[in-house]
Amino acid sequence: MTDETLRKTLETHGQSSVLRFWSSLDDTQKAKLKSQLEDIDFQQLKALISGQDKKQDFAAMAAAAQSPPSVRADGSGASWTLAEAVACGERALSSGEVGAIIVAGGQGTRLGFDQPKGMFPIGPVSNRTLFQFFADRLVAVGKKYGVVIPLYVMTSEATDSETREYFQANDYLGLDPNQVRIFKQGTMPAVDAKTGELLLAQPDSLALSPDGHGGTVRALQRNGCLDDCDARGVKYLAYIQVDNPLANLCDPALIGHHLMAESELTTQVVRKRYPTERVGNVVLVNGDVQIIEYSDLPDEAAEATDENGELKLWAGNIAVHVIDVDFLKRVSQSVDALPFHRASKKVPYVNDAGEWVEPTEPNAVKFERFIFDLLPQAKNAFVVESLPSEAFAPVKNAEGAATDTASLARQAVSDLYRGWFESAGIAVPEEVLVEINPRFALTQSELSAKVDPDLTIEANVYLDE
Ligand code: UD2
Repeated sequence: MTDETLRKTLETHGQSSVLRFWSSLDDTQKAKLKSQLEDIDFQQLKALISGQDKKQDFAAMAAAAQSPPSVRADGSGASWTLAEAVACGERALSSGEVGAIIVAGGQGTRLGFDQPKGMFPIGPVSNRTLFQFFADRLVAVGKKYGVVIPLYVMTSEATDSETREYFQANDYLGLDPNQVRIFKQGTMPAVDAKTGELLLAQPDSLALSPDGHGGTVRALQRNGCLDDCDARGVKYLAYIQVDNPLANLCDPALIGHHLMAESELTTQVVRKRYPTERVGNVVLVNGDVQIIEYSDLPDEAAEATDENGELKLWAGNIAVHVIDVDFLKRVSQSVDALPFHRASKKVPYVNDAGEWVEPTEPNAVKFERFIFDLLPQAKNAFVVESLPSEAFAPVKNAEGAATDTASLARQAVSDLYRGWFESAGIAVPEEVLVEINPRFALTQSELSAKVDPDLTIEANVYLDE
């Protein structure tokens, strides 16, 4: 694009002010700003700023919401048994048809940890990082089913280089380097909340932020990961967020339910622990499975109960999905497959006088896509309930918060394994923390088969390979 064309494009879309420092930039700086601007779909941005894309009435959706098609934790809701689902999932795993994807991008501001969240130490006894948790799991699952499970890790601008260095410096955490593909998600520009003008982070660069985990679809396709799946014969991707150490990555039961339901996108949920829990609400509206995000759900709707006095909107999204690769290929062809969500944020910027401003109130709008907005487009979208104690301990907030902190997550991990020990007939004193590496035992029955029932636990225990 010539400078003149760029100038005209910006003028047409009311964004000329972004070039206000142009004459003071050197050639390298000009090239940098220009390439960022060339990446923007101005037509789309204009529609977003003017709100033309806004269609969702969440209160109305919540009012019409019904329980989604689901298998409940007690096995009800499906015409097949759990054992059948597990056998089916195990067949897919053994045939090498399953890959894993961990989204580890974003900016991670809430936790107050200045490295990528995947590098956060979470093992209650071992101090293993979140990335190490999932790598150990993949090694164990791969070994059990006699396959190498490819791992796709999505990073963002903020987490990419440190994540790569971390994997390299730590021998790929026990995985084969050829098994791991790290790829970066895209960005979206932030705009001034009042004027809709693009904000500058520097005279030569835009204020950009990650495009949300919905960016996974485009990023997988752009970075050749979907082709890589084809080349390896991978038909299903087990998807998790990096922030949940209890996420059962590549769980045969979940994969099996997905296959038995002939679904293109299956979501694992937990029964919400309280009505306004900060999780998305998986619902059925007008025949489509979809998610109403906690931030969009009116309290009244969150608290509504059914005739049994149970929460009407019970299904909390824990962001663990199984997705068909063919489905991802199909939706990645369409630029508008996923809508954008707006978030009002404090975004530092360079003002007209060239001064750096750190706002104390939200001054900007950021745009993000969410992966779960694929649900309404998926054939036979399906929901599988699991127990929070077995599947969900998110690490979101800094210590001191009432929910979703690292210490609560560590306790949850230890509590899960305490239950495993107790089922194996081994008592664990109240104050003791226990942890099991999946490379030692992937399931409770593997632990029972391996561990001496006369074992006495008096201090913290970590069972490693
Ligand atoms: C997310 C879900 C919510 C619920 C909850 C469960 C959204 C919008 N909401 O809430 O429904 O399921 O998780 O834990 O997802 N990430 C990226 N790139 C991005 C943004 C996020 O990779 O651009 C990853 C990142 O690893 C992060 C995770 O997604 O840890 C979740 O993002 P979040 O913390 O912004 O989402 P949250 O907790 O509001």
